[in-house]
Amino acid sequence: MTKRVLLIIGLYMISMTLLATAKEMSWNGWISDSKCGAKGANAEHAACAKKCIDAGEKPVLVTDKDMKVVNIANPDAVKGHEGHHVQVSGTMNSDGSLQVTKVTMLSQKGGTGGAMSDMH
Ligand SMILES: [Cu+2]
Repeated sequence: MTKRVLLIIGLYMISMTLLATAKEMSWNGWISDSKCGAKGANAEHAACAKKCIDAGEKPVLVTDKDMKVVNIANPDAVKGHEGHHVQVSGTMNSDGSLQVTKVTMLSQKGGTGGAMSDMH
């Protein structure tokens, strides 16, 4: 009986931990590609990113905070945003890739703050 209770408590704690890691977060950064990586964190790279992705490279997010290159688990979610400065919402998978749920356009000038650009 006691064992069973402990097992249930154990399972409960594991599921809580899993829920905690699947928490939705958001990151600001540039959509680049897996070949160009952090070098593609600017608006000038848009055409190159499209070309690289058409050639079979994967789209990635380069974060503003630390220029980290993050793989995207569902590339379709960022399609059309190559070379765009965006805020991406989603969850981090256990393999370190990002499951994107939402993409919001940010100022295409980069840096922090700034008004939303009407350039698209
Ligand atoms: Cu490229």
